[in-house]
Amino acid sequence: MPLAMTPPANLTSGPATPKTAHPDVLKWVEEITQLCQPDQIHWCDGSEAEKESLTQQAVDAGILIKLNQEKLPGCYYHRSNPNDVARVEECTFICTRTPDAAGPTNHWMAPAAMYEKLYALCKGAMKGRTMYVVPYLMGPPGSPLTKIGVEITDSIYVVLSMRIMTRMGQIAWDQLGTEGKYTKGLHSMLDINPERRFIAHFPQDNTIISVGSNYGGNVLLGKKCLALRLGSYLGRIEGWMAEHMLILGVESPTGEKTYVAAAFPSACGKTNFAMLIPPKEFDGWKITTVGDDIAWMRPGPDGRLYAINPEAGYFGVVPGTNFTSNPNAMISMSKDTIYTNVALTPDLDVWWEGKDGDPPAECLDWKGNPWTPASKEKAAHPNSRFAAPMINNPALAPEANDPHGVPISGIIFGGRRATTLPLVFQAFNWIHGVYIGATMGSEMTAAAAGTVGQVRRDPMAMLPFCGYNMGDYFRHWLRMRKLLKRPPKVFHVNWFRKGEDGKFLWPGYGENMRVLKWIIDRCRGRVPAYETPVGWMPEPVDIDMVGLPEKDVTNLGEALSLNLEEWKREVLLQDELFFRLYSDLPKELIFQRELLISRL
Ligand code: GTP
Ligand code: SPV
Ligand code: MN
Repeated sequence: MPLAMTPPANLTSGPATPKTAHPDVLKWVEEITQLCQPDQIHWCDGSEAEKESLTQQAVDAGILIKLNQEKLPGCYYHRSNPNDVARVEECTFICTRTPDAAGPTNHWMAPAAMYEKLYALCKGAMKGRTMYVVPYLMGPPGSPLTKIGVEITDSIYVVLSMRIMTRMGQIAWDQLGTEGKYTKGLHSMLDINPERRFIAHFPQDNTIISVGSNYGGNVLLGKKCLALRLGSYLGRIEGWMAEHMLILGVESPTGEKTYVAAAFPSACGKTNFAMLIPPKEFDGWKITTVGDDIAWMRPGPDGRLYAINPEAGYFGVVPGTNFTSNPNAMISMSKDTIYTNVALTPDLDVWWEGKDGDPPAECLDWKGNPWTPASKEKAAHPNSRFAAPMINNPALAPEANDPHGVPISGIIFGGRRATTLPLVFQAFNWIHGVYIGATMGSEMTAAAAGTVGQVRRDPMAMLPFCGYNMGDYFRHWLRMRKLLKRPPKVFHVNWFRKGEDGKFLWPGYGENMRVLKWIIDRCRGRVPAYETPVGWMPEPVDIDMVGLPEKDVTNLGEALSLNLEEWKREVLLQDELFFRLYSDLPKELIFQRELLISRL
């Protein structure tokens, strides 16, 4: 049968003209057109004119509200359906051929059954709507690590957000050529019904289908779906790593540059850490942001691990962000930003819990209901987000566009833990580091639907994002060691330990520079550490506390303390995950556990 090389005749004028001659893209778009039956097709080119016209259409349709352009130039406001405000792990599936390949931590369905189910839901789903064909790059143009995706969507909000979050448009068609490989992504909002919400990944077909949602993590298919779930699957086959990690550069007063990557679970501080501004006592130290959420890493010719940020924007948590906690994020979202589910003030400004200044006397909350400071409900949803281009970030590292990536000297794991986990410790070696990452725990946050506050194991912050069997993922981490001559040093941090009064022991945010400096100095082998049962640790005097209030200095001892009884309970809690993964767990991790118990 000949390939369908052109779209149907009634769809060939204006924006319906394909922007690519890639035969497989044309064939697939034709197939999806027949299935979803849109009224119109729009092939995106990523141009400024396209952005303006789509934005105007979104405003006319009430999908976006134009914010106060004097205060927030180029900024728009969006409210999602109240039933659709976060990622839903319950509806997220890895459709490998066998359930074993997806592993016990993922939901699985056989590919044929899932395709049948989703194609039935998509049949005629775009009648009366426009279908957008969105080409995008994940990674800097020309990088050997960069991947190409094409997302078909019926959501104009998705198109405008993808334009911020990825390198979207003609640049991707050009890199694709007529023979390039790409990830297929199909998204339809359907009727935004949680009963018909599925985020399905077909690793063997390099395909994603997402229906029934219009919330970022479920529908911006380049991000969690491609860059992490399919990315991790491909990375295992191709010998690289796709990780839920920020990447930052540390510049010392002498101009020495060191790069670290850090994996913290969702809403546990990656964006904040990636944009950190050192305290004034750290004169001459500077942090630059390579990425705030995702790292793709592969061994370089010199035997070090090199990382790129596949994204081009930030999809960041808004509540709690202010000019004290994260000035660079505040500036990043001051223009050309889409806000979702924050509160809207009468003068078309935005507000959220934790913003600088007093709350507005009145506003509309994230659902559009009148809100005053006396209201019991929150004005902004706890998982309200901003989508801002990375170019807005005053601390953006120019290396974010370097196709070679940056050499990683340290990998930092961390979680949100009220007890047990000290402020910082260092793994004895790579294998021990893999164990520390694999046994990471964190209190759940609003970034995913579920029970906020409950501690769960979230290995390497990848529990919701690993596209295959978690046991094999650990094995891949162990195997990467053999491909590296100079592996990064591995650390664990906890900014969230609490004292008896229920308050955080560590001031956090910009002050995290003090811990980061110890980490950098350890990477460069120039500060001491002492051996504990859990790893190498600093003495309180090894952390530079100059300029901090007395209370923080006093609390440091407790923040760094080890309670061996708590640690014994911790090891038992880790078993919950190890039991689930038992048949696939690499023996190295079981040995590490035994060694830890014997040290305790
Ligand atoms: P995702 O985008 O969901 O992957 O999250 P993220 O890891 O980038 O989290 P983010 O930096 O947005 O932080 C989320 C929440 O953690 C915000 O409410 C912050 O205010 C809070 N937070 C970040 N850093 C710190 C810190 O050092 N100390 C304390 N106490 N809270 C912090
Ligand atoms: C996360 O939940 O880890 C995020 C936000 O970074 S989302 O893109 O919605 O997944
Ligand atoms: Mn994330």
